[in-house]
Amino acid sequence: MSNANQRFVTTVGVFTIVGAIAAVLNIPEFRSLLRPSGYHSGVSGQELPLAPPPSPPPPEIEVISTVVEATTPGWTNTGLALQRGDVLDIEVSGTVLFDPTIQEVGPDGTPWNASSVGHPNEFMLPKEHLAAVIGKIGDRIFLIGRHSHEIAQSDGTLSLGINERWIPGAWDDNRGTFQVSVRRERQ
Ligand SMILES: [Ca+2]
Repeated sequence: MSNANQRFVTTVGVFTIVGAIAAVLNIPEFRSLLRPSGYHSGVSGQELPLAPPPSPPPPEIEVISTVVEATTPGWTNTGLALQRGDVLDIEVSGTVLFDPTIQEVGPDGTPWNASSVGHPNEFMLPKEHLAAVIGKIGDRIFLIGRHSHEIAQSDGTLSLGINERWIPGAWDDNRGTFQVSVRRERQ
């Protein structure tokens, strides 16, 4: 082979190797290996920074104030919508007269319960004090009294009431109002 032919073959060989490297570099998968980590290709081919890892949303807090009238029979719907797991802090103040023969009582009610007065089947919570403030979420009924820290066991709306005899006419001789503050924190 002449010197001229050798130079030609060598030159073609060099171009072939350069072309092969260029072709490999053009393969997207190979190119992605050469990129610094922390980047990926967007839909348009632009390089976008990776989104930071998701952090939990901040607690969602709602505070409402409402009243429970001693003359309103049954449940008073607060309209506060709850999800299972919501944490409630309920504070109650005020006094009511629920029986004209005894003095006014606060949110914790009287010292007696339903059995004490001989009407065990007429109260929502017969083991709790008469006239105490009570609450309801879904089917669950619970004592509130002056203060309650509750975790909602189901979705639903918070209703409030008084542990009064749950019969017609029992509320007619009542007087007074309880003031209720409810703080709901959603985790
Ligand atoms: Ca009454």
